[in-house]
Order: sequence, then C-alpha cells, then structure tokens
Amino acid sequence: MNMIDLRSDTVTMPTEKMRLAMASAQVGDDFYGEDPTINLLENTVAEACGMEAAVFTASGTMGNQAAVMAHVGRGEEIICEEMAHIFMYEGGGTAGLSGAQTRTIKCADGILTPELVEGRIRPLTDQHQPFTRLICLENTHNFSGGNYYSIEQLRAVSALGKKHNIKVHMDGARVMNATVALGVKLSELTALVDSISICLSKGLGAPVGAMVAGAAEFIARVRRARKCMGGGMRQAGVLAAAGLIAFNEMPDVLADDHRRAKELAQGCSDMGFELDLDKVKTNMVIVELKEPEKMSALLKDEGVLANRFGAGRLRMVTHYDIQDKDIDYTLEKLKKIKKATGV
Ligand code: TLP
Repeated sequence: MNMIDLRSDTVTMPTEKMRLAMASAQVGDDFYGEDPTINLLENTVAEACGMEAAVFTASGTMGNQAAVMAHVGRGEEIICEEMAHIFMYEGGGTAGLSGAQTRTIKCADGILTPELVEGRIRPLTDQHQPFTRLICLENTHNFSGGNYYSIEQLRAVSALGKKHNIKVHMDGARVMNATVALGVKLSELTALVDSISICLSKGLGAPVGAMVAGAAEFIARVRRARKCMGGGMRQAGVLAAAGLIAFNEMPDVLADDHRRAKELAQGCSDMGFELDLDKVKTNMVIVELKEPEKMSALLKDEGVLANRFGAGRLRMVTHYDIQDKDIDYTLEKLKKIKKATGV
C-alpha cells in the first residue's frame, strides 16, 4: 500500500533535482575548508541571515546542541519554553553535552514573553545561583502545532536579551515556514537574535542537514563543538548540494503546505473533531483525541500515517510529498473511522 505519511515533515524525500546535484557535486575536505559546495552553502545561508558566518551540521539537534555548547558554560543556565524541542526531544543534550541546566517556562502557544522570561533571569550578584547565559526560542514552535512569533513578539524577547546581556538563540528548524507565513525575509527575523539553527531536511526536503548562523567568532566555537560531537565534515559537499537546493528553492512550496494543513484542519473540525482552527498557522494540525494511539493504528490500516504527539493529541504534518488528493483521502478515512468506532 502506498502510505500517506503525515507523521512529520522530516519524512520528505530528496527531489530529483537534489539527487542529480548530489551526484555531480564538487567536493573537498571540509576540515581544511576545501569543500566548495559546503563553502557555498555556508556563505549563502550566512548572507541570507545577514550574519557573519554559518556552519553545516548533521541535524537540527546537532545544530542546537553545538550552539548551546558554544554559548553556555558548565553549570550555567538556559531559559526556554517548557515544551521546546531543545529541552524535550534532544536526549538531555544541554545537560549531557554542555553540562548546563535548563529553566523552562510554561507559555501560551509556545511563545516566550519578556514578562515571563524576565522573572526567571538569575541575579548576577547572588553566589548561590547559576548564571543565565542564553534564551532559546523556537520558531515555529513544534509542540504548539507550528505557531510562529510575530515580529513584535520577537523584538520584545530580543530587547530583553540585550537589556540583561543574555544571548538569544532561535531554534529555527522550521523558520522558513515562519517567514512564508509572515511574508518577511529571513534576515528580518535573524536581525533579532544572536544565533539561529535552520533545518534543511524538514519541509525543505534535503535528505540530511541543518545550518547554524551567527557572529564569526561564535561560529568558530560552534565548529569546535560540532567536532567534539563527532560531527566534523569531510567530503560532505554531496549533502550540501541538496542543502543548497533546499534552502534556495524549496521555501516556495511551503505556502501550499500551509494551505493544505488549513484544509485538513477545517475538514476535521467540520466532522466534529476537537481542534482550534486558529492555531493552524503553518504546516501542522493537532487534533485532540481521547485515544490518539488507537486512531493512529486505525489510520495506518487505511494507509495514513500520523503519530500521537503528547497526551490526547494526534499530529498531522503537511509537506511537499502530500498533495490535495491525499488530504481528501485522509479526511475520508478519518470520517469513516469516526463513524465506525467513535474514536
Ligand atoms: N522534530 C521532529 C521530532 O524530533 C519531534 C519532528 O518530527 O517534528 N527543532 C525542532 C523545532 C524540531 O521540530 C526538530 C525535529 C529538531 C529541532 C531536530 O531536528 P533533527 O531531527 O534534524 O535533529
């Protein structure tokens, strides 16, 4: 059976154009700075971010964790939202790799506000307490179903970081979804943070890879952290070739992904599933269900993959391998299952 895979946008397959570019990519040893395709990708991303430098990492997780290691020392603290990927889904890397601790904040729809963050910043004068070194925000916010920061919200967190001399890192795994939804250039968002990680392998479709961008001396430390994590690259231009197409061309497909997510959400709502339509802002739909595992299993029998995402929640993610007919088919199967089982 040909499955409709809504589990995540991480499941996207490299396009034909990416495969061809990979086969003919010029490569060299990246440790010596000699891989022309990696160099081009890093320069392209740094320029689009309006930042001094960028570095290619194996994954979004490696990008975030190398950035944390470069920003924060042992026994120091980062602040993030309580369901942030960096805290929930990165294997405890902040503690395990950087020896830093995390202070989390419960926020409406995943958006950090200066009021909530300011109260968590430690006084530098108190010997008992760890130093607060980093504020991590996630844009779009995965657990909240792809919500994004408005420019004003971002500006407010940025100003707070500056006020307290604390760096701000954006987990921008899906930042291109945010730029498309906001209708802004990437550099308008990156101007408000000190560093960003960007995934090439989610809605942008590269088979692997992420980028970290920031100031040149910071990126030099990220390179060192990446090396410590075993993520130093050699002739990885074959991967960067796909990354270049992902970064330069694939943001164009994201508006359709967002439209399809809205159509899927509207269909679910029309047939009586519990979900907040206003929260469907990019490429994710989160339906509230008593038994998401059961729905996931029943959908699988019908040829649709979707996973439980937290208690009582089923997540469906649109991406360029999902076409209009797949949304229609999924809605038809959801209706059938609801009618037959009441799940
Ligand atoms: N998210 C994955 C899972 O890990 C949950 C998904 O299917 O959504 N930041 C954010 C906001 C992410 O959503 C993810 C992946 C990452 C970082 C990590 O990226 P990778 O998988 O490349 O390490």
